[in-house]
Amino acid sequence: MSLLIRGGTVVTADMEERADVFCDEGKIVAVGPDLEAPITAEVIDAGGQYVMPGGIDPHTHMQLPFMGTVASEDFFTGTAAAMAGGTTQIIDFVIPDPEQPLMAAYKDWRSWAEKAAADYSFHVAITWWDESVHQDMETLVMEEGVNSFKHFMAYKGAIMADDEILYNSFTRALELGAIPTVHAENGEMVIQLQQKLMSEGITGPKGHPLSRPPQAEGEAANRAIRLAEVIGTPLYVVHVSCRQALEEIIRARLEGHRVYGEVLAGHLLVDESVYDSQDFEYAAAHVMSPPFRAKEHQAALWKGLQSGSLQTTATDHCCFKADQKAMGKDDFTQIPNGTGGVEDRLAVLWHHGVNTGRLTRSEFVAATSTNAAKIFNIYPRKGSIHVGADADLVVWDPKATRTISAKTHHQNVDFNIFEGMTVEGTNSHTVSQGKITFANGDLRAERGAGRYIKRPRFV
Ligand code: URQ
Ligand code: ZN
Ligand code: ZN
Repeated sequence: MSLLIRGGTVVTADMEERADVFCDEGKIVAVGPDLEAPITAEVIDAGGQYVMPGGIDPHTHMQLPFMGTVASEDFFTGTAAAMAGGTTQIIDFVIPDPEQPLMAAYKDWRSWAEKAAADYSFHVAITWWDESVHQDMETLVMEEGVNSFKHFMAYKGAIMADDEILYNSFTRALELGAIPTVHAENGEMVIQLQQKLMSEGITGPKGHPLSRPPQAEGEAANRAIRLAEVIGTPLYVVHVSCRQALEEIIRARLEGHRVYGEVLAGHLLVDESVYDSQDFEYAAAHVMSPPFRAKEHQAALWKGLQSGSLQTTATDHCCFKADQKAMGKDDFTQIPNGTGGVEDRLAVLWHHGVNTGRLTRSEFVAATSTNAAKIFNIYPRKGSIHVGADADLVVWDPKATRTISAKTHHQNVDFNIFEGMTVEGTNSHTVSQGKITFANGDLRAERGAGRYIKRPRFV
């Protein structure tokens, strides 16, 4: 089945032009004005709309087993919701338990993801170390198309990577041509503060941000950056949430060190006041790490994104419903950490980024798709509108408005951190592998249609 997207303005990370896009066999076949198409082609009338590369969300956790439960969003519902909002690829995480063979965990996640409706890839977390991990990293890079390894510097007692693991793994990643990534929070500082707060009787969700100050993130970001610098490897810092961590990245980049920063749509738009709510359910729904911060940090993060100090946006989509969050009713350290957003990232960033003048349309494309494709080495197959690229596209109506709500979203979670936000600009159509998977509210996600996308090593 072929598809002609006619009459739109193509926007890429580099340029804009009035052009049609013709897709066939899942690939972009032609880009240009007034294209002819076979009579059998499906046609999208994109007049007055923008045609952009489909969003890439480099940070999701579909059906993650975590903190004694499993995230409510699975790979089918999560990728379907992603396409409802214009995102056509996710990069999720294989997170082995300590002592669990990497390849065993990898096989689990691959089997869970077979139901995905859109394309997906995996970062693999290094949560422990021995010779088998050293060896499995090579298998993952050379045979499975994994080119990024994640390190949680938080979550002591669970999946935390200490400095020895960081050093060994960063060194191995460099040898293999893979990029290390980090969740940068000082896990020891956090656990000490958690114990102190609990002993002082601060057991509610308010304890969560108090136990994870920006200093814990800034310290860890710097530590990871300096380890990477000494070892000689690039570094990707996920969910940069505060000025302290951003400043460490800016300093490193000014020194010529290849450090990339990712910012979540949530951290750009939601602040710490959510934890002041007396409603446990509301406050607990916002428990994620790093926590939502004071307003000064949102301003810093927007400047970081606008200035190019932060390169990608993501959601860290990791959903837990109210009954799961209630596991921490009497102890905030037991509230499963995570919030959603995979469906709304593009719309909230367009509304608060492009409509406000913070970002140009091309910068929006770079931040929601192209930069992630480049950093994780799948450009121009992904993140571009080049002939020969995968036909993953979003048709964007800048005049359409919608109000975000858990009552209407497609995400399998009973809460939305952007609840009630009205946005101007949203996708009228999403195209995945050359097929229309979302059209004017009609979601046509197909279970299992998503493909595992290998990401070549860096040579
Ligand atoms: O830390 C992460 O990125 C995972 C475990 C999702 N949860 C979260 O609070 N960010
Ligand atoms: Zn994290
Ligand atoms: Zn995460």
